[in-house]
Amino acid sequence: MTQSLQGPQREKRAAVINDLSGFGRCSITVTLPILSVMGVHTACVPTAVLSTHTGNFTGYSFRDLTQDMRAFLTHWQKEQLQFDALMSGYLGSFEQIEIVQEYFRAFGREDNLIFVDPVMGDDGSLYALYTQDMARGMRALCAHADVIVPNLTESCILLGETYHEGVQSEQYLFSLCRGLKALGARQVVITGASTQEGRIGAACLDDSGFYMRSAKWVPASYCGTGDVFASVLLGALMQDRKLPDAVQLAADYTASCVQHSVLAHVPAREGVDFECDLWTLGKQA
Ligand code: PXL
Repeated sequence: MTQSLQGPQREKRAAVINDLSGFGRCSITVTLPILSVMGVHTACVPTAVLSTHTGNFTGYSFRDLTQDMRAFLTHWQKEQLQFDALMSGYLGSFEQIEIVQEYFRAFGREDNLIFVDPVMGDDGSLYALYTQDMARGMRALCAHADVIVPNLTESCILLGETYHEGVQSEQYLFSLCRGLKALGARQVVITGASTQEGRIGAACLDDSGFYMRSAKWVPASYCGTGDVFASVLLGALMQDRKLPDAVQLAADYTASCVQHSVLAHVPAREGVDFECDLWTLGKQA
């Protein structure tokens, strides 16, 4: 039977393609609770299962699930499942990027949302296990997206530019956004962008033009903040909020998670404390 998505009060449904890191609060273990509390029925395609994420840990286990990704796709197509949004995150190989494109072809529609977080690196370097070759694949994936959310490092990798630390000019961020939009994405949101000391947020380019949204900068760096930002943003878009509002909510929520984590002395590698205020996301109109 076809899974109908009709009806005025029907629930929204997303498919999240990302890894499952057992410890360290990132990827699926962050996105699933956030989308759930925001009222989204969330299906998952695990790309790999790791004992921990790959930042600040060594000796982690890594089980590649490329073949399972194909099996999920075949079964879901047979079941004629439909989704209001497809979100991709951490991918373990070039082949997985190609499989994600197959998901987009199979489940993408005129009226649903393809959301790509081109997870590749942070603070100017690639994550462990990522290769330059995968950057090429990510570029192709971004071309199919309605929304992309690279951080500054990933934006530079995608565009082959040199990464610079510190505060950026609006002009520079606008040129990065324009370059990324030229890859084919409809809406570009560069995360971790700052044009002002003491503020951090996102540089955005959509049909209405270029704009920034920011929140208070808390001087600390935690794994998983990109996943928190992306998940809140997707949840808000699925609640039919407009992009500028949704980006503001994501920036404010992420900043508050970092603030809680600093106050609670959470070690950076344990991931940001996103649970503290989770309930507030459930109360958004
Ligand atoms: O949050 C980004 C991320 C996702 N998945 C894995 C990671 C990282 C960042 O280090 O290692 C496995």
